[in-house]
Amino acid sequence: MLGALLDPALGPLLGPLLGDVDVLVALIAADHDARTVGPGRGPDTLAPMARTVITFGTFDVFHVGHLKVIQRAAELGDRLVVGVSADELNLRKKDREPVFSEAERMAIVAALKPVDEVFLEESLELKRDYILKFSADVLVMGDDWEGRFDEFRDVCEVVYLPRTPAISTTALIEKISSAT
Ligand code: C2G
Repeated sequence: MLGALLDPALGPLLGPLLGDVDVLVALIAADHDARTVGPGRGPDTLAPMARTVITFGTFDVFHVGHLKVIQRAAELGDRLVVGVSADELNLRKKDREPVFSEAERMAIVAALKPVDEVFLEESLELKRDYILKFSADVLVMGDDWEGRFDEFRDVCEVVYLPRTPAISTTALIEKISSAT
């Protein structure tokens, strides 16, 4: 890589070193890419054209369906922001207390590699505000929400991803309860 940029007369002198220098240049380039783009990086280190993805969920009794939607959401951009439903919102939405508290669910989601930022989703009605606040380019949800967020297409892309089959928090709670 570097050899091509150097005066050929220096070749015999630098030749034996170039292998190592090439490796060094490749490592610096890789580190630079990692700091400017890619999941797991904060907004202040992102390139100006970086795409922010936002997704929402309760993520109670965290399971592989949750993990997959988060991984696939992250692949659609450079920065992933996740809104975790407040306990209060979950109670209103599903008419039951979550198994894990909002603080525990936020801690679990925040610890995932593809996640850059987590915030508390306090109301379904605030979705537009959250999208604008985090400058999201893409809103991602599982396809159980198909069509429900199309109204936000004026401010961002809206993508519904297929749900992972045969797994849900409700089924897990039932399975665990019936096993005891
Ligand atoms: N999900 C999935 N596959 C499953 C289960 C869930 O892809 N087998 C996805 C859902 O489609 C959703 C995300 O995982 O996109 C989180 O799911 P829930 O925790 O059930 O979230 P929900 O209660 O639907 O909350 O503002 C919207 C709400 O906060 C969404």
